[in-house]
Amino acid sequence: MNTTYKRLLKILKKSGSGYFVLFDPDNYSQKKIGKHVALAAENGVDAFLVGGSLLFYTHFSEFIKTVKKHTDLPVIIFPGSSRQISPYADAILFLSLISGRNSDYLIGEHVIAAPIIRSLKLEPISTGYLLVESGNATTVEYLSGTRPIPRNKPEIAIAHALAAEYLGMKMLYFEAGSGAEHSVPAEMIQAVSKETTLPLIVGGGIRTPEEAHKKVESGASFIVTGNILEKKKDSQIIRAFADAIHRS
Ligand code: 1GP
Repeated sequence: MNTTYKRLLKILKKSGSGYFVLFDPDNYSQKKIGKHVALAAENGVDAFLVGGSLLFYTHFSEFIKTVKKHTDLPVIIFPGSSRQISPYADAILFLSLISGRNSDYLIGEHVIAAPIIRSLKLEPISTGYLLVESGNATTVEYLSGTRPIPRNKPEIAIAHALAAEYLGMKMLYFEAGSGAEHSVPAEMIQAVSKETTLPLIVGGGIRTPEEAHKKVESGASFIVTGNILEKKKDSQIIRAFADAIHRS
């Protein structure tokens, strides 16, 4: 079966790395989202993530439907909670916040979400989600009530990554937090990528194509940007990120 997960692996096989653009429905108007999706798709983006840690927006499913209408690229839910599920997406990152010790985000929300995901026939992609210290406290840290991994402790990151792999998770998402002061350090990405076979998604506070390029060179498989495109909605910046990520 040609699952979304397999499509992601094919991207890695073909280009070595991939570029995800994150749309937080709280920060985009549903009327204009189609234009942004088309712009991103034309300029080298590989897939879309949709979700957010706060989500004041009430028409989540409609938002996904609109994104999906404007692209053939994978549209993947990046959920902040079990309320963010929609049958219109291609898949959902089934995230477990493994850097924290809050049981709600380790397994509790999952138990609520799992029967809904099954009944909607949505593809879950089991993903270990790790917060990394990034300067000021981030929204996801605050809301999850968890402490991030210290940025100068790659050995802690490696231990978590291995645990995720041995638990059978399929990907790892290293998160500095949306709008983070400092992105995930290259040294940590490098250390982790040497020790695990899982694809590494890296996001949070990545502001320049050069920074994205460095993450990929260090071993990141997929780079996520959100904020930067909310500020500058132009094709050039998207193309510059896509080229920097794919040139590695
Ligand atoms: C947040 O990793 C994503 O979950 C993207 O972060 O908005 O800082 O690009 P930015």
